[in-house]
Amino acid sequence: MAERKQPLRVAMIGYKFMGKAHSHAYRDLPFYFDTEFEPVLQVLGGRHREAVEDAARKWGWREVETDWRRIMERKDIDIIDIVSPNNTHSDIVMAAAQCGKHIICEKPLAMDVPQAERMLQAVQHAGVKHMICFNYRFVPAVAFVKRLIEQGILGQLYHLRATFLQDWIMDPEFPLVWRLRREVCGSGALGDLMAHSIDLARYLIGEISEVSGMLETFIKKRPSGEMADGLRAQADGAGLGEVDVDDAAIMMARFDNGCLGVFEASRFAKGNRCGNRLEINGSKGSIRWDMEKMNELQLYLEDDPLGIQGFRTIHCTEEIHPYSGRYWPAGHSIGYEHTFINMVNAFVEAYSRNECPTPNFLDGFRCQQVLSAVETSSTEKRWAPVG
Ligand code: SOE
Repeated sequence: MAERKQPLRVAMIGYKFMGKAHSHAYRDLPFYFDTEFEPVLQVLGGRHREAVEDAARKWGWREVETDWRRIMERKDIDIIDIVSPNNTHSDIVMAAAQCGKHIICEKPLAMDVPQAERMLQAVQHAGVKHMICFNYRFVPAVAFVKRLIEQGILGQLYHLRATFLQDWIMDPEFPLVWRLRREVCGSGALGDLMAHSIDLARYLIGEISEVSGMLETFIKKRPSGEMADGLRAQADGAGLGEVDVDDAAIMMARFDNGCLGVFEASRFAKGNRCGNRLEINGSKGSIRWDMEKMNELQLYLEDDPLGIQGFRTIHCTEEIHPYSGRYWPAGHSIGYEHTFINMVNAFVEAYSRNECPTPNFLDGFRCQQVLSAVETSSTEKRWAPVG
């Protein structure tokens, strides 16, 4: 008989794309990881009863609640997981921290730096555990890049080239969904996509000290509408509205350790669906990673014999690679959803050691500082310091 695990009761606020990814991760965690605590999908929160009930039924949540404030006082909830739009994060975090709940929050953490700082102070003051969902840190190939860098395999780091390219809003008829409205999301490709690249850069290379940024909105007006599922949307016939966030963001960055970074995030890069890519060049070698082939790395090492030098492909599913043995035998690929399982595992493992997981709100706050510096630089047409 399997040993009974201790429950970690989760209430999740929001139930769209990220809600699906998180629900799946909670459900599948015990399948792959032998953790002391096991997430219980206790309450799913959302404003529209019918839709939230439907999601709860599909994904296995026990109860639903249409007013998230009612969840906070409940004694039978340990974790509040926030997957609702960006402008809701702060209120939910402040209330959850005050009620002593542990918090998992989607990115970007906040709408701006002062708000992110208040959220960070609130969780620190409350002494609760907190995590920000930069899920790409948990791609095994990315975790392996981190290991290679720490082992000095790439030598001294000179360059990072990071892109996050998508194309789902290129049709001018694609509606003005919440992800394109500043009052709801804070920024466009910058906070949605480049936030991930900035986090990977901080994780792999180190802190960014100054940036030069450029933001552009290609399509200035769109028909009113809202997100459906995944990255699809529906117009509601309520006329045209103004797009007040960036469609594309570019950043040049200087790192504290002397490394130089070039970043590009766009929702107007035809043919790129999830073009989250990295190239790092060091004194001894270079490495490339592409989320669309997430299990692979391209590695070039200068010590390879002359004549056979070149980028080799490594499939990061061997026993030596991070997360090996959790999923399938070598060569049997894993996918996007596993990044969330690994992330939830990091939370649960840290929780059982009574530690705060990483990445956490400090990482969310630091990322927010970089996002804000890009906006300052773009508006004022000058280099901007971070922080
Ligand atoms: C949409 O652009 C989106 O779902 C982002 O919100 C996610 O953070 C990214 O991982 C994939 O694309």
